[in-house]
Amino acid sequence: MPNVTFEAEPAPLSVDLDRAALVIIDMQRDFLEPGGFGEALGNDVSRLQAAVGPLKQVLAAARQQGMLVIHTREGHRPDLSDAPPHKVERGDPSTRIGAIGPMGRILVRGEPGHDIISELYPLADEPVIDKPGKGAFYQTDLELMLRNRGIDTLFVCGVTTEVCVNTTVREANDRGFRCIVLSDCCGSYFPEFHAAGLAMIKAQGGIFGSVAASKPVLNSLASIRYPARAAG
Ligand code: C5J
Repeated sequence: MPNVTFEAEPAPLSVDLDRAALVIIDMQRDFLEPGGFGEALGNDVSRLQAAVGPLKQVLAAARQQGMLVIHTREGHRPDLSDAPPHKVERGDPSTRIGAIGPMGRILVRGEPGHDIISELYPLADEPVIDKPGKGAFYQTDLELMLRNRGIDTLFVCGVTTEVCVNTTVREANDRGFRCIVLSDCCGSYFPEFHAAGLAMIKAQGGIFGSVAASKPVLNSLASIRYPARAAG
């Protein structure tokens, strides 16, 4: 596959698509839909919806280019044995991790709320990483999967910008992966945290990575021309 070049901050980028993956963080019903973990914590979940449309377009473009697409889900085993007690004990007992809500047990694997929203549902051949923490590298085989495929660059999208997206980008950066966070494909319950989360990534010459809007990346992907195959 050819390289794509696009505007990004702090500087324009050129990316070898053969070595790039799209990593979609936690676009789960529990975070995006009423009745899930996000709402249980008192958040206005409609704030995350803005990221869905642009992310859908990026996902379609990545699939069309044959780029590796990886989805993550935050959640725990039904017996909560992989959930730190301090994480479980936070908040009102009726809305904690493991409590029964309108979409099943909150943030528990296998429950309807733990699943990815229908608009961005993974294809059968797209890896889904189940993670017990905020970062997608913590206690998962994500790094192994990326290294086995020779991936060195991650387009990172998802929710929430300042929590699981930021934690994953920091983990990836320390492991030597270049991260490009697509700003309009990420979302937060707090607009100011979204802005700060992106600012922290691209500050100081891109201390954790780069930030780009989806449009220039989509335009660059759409401009790829493959050489015509010889007849016969
Ligand atoms: C949170 C996440 N916010 N996926 N998880 O608890 O960002």
